[in-house]
Amino acid sequence: MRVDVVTIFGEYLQPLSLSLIGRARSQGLLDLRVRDLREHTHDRHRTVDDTPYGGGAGLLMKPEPWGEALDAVLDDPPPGAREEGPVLLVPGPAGEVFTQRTAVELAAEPWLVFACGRYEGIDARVAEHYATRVRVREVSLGDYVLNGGEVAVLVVVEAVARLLPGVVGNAASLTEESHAAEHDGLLEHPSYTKPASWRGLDVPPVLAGGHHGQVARWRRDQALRRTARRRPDLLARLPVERTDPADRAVLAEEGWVPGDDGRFRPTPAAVAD
Ligand code: JFH
Repeated sequence: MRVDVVTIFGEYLQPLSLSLIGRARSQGLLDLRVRDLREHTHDRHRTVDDTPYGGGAGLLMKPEPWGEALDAVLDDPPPGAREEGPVLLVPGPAGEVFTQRTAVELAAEPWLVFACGRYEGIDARVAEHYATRVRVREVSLGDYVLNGGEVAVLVVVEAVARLLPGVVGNAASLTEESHAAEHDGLLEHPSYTKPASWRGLDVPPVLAGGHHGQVARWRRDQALRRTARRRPDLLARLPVERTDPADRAVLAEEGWVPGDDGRFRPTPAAVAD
């Protein structure tokens, strides 16, 4: 897979030379190229920012350097490029939320281009213009504000690259994850390794008991309880038909009961009289 990143802070992407992603690059599985936006300015101060029309605090990135930089990237396609060109990813707090599904979709592409904004983002005409030439996706990591797109690129590249064949050694771990459907979209159960006792904390005895049925039941209970407590949004999507009576007993303890729509809903709160 070819990945081009346009940024004014190329040093931010240095972690992509480390560990599994770094090795994927040396092995030729990932061709990651970083381009300095300022190379596409023409004034003495290499200016990339300007004040917003309509007023307001903060600065925006000017469109002209972006046009030159992205045209240069698009003019140098990888050998395997599709007719429709790359997907252009523009990180921003107003983008669609990046999820594992997004990562799976992007891992099927031969070419990704990232445009990293700074200040309060990039003049909106840049995304509008390139949407007439390539597939543009504005992506957000979640509902908090970063200082620029570079950290989002680190996250997206790591999540996508580990899905590429040969990047993660243990093929079984990926298969297990993709069987997330098998886990009904619940959070994982907690996991333990040796020693059996550490700082007065014991590994739950059921896990060392050698009874595979009891281990599976305990893990399922833990996954259900954690999901109910930490991620009610995920639990609300669990089909009642995917649960057995033991699941429903655990969920009732956590305050979730089957609703008419085939989904779980929180037990109505008790109200004082
Ligand atoms: C980025 C930044 C916008 C103004 C909320 C209301 C007003 C600061 C480029 C992604 C996620 C980002 C992200 C990605 C790219 C850039 C900083 C943008 C505003 C903020 C202030 C510049 C931030 N998931 N969070 N943040 N910024 N907005």
